Amino acid sequence: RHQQGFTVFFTGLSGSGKSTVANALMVKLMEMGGRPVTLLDGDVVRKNLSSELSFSKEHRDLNIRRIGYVASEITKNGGIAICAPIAPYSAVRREVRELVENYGGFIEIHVATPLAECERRDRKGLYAKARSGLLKGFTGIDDPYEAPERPELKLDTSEVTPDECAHKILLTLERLGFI
Ligand code: GGZ
Repeated sequence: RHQQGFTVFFTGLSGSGKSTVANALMVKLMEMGGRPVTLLDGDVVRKNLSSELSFSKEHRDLNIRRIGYVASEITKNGGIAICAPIAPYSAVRREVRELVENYGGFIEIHVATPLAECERRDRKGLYAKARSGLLKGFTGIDDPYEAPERPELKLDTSEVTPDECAHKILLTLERLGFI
């Protein structure tokens, strides 16, 4: 049905462009009107909802479950949830998909910008810290990232502008009948 809620779930390395693309998408979806749009960005969630959590596997999984729960409530109420955490582990991403799909649509978007490019950008200087050993357990350096096997969409922000990425997502949402 056309007015059901849905969740757009981004996953990808730090610095891959998740937040930038998520913001561009949010603007486009808001301009379309209709459903309220809520952005659950990784670092904002970390500050407000998961401030006590570390970056161990257990705590990352718990963080993603919290995000998934909020997204499922938004979806249940007919809204649009945009989630943009790293979400490095496949199993919990699948859990979130299954939860949300009880209530509405779900698409997973792999922001697959190569590690070398994320590291070259190093907007927050975290890759440098991770390389020097000052920051341990950093995703992509000395902590795992399990790439999705069948994401609805795969994007590389070293090749495509954020605006174009957002446009591709809208086309995917249209194709699936979510908008
Ligand atoms: C990965 C880390 C780490 C470690 C701090 N590993 O570029 P950022 O800064 O804003 O995005 C990263 C953010 C990741 O938080 P998430 O909640 O999205 O991660 S997860 O889904 O795995 O729970 C990065 C910063 O936090 N950061 N330490 N060790 N990213």
